[in-house]
Amino acid sequence: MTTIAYAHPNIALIKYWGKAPDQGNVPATPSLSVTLDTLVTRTAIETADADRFELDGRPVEDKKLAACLADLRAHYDVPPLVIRSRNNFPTAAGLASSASGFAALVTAIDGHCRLGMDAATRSTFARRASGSAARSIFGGFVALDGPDWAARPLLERADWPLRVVVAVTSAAPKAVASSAGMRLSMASPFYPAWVTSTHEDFRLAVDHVRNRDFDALAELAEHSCLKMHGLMLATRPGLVYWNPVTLECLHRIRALRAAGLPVFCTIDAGPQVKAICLPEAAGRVAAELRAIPGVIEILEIGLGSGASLEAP
Ligand code: 2P0
Repeated sequence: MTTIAYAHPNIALIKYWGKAPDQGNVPATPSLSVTLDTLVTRTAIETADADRFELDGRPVEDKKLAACLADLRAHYDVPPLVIRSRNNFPTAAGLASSASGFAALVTAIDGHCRLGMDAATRSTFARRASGSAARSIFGGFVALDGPDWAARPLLERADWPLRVVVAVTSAAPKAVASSAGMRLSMASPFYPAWVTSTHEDFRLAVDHVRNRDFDALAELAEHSCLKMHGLMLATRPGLVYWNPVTLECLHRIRALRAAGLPVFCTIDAGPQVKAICLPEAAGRVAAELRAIPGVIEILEIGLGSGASLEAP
């Protein structure tokens, strides 16, 4: 019997970067995200004689995946599994493949082994594997904060159907993985200010989402992104995830907003640029970003649903 689960990546508008000293991959900062549609991880699970993991058709060893399985087995009866995972987008290039990957994995194992988890429990196991994965359990607008550090839905996607225009500027894997980068950033002199101020940013952003206040969210989300990259730059060695095209896209998006278009920019631990906009602006934003030399591909994406099992 094969069990199949799907999950989408999410894009943080208030960023998570840094870990609490506690065990279990607890974020140092709350975060707020939108779950995407179109981009998807599909994970198929079968019971087997020994664990085996394939990503995009190739056998791989993955420490985080092995740790996630061990964590589940410390709490539940989970037999050896063959896990086949596929992404319809580049892995490890700043498009949040670990988020959709672990959300799909935990959802698939829960379904396959009939573990009976609720969504908050799946979110907690996904978070312990990869912080951002906690948020991909849910669709629409999602919050991840303490004290329990299970994500929770804030607003359904249909209640504020923003669009996300992704400018892909490189298909190469990122130079420094997020976990390693976060650990380095925690020694930066900027780190305490980052953590303290992000708690306040998060509280305000929750209100802006509930009020559907695009202008206020735009200003705050862009600030959270640039503040995180400021921290990354002020890490030793400096973490520079951008390339020249990334910066061109950022300037273009800010110029469009200055000219009155409802759009703002966010960038994660990679060179891709995500322009978040009201639906009526998406076509113009996509055309403007497509015209920038060096932009490899433009993806125009809506907001998506939470992780789910394929109906048997
Ligand atoms: C985020 N990122 O909030 C931030 C913004 C990247 C930049 O969460 O170490 O792969 O596995 O918990 O979730 C990427 O980090 O890190 C991330 P781990 P994860 O989306």
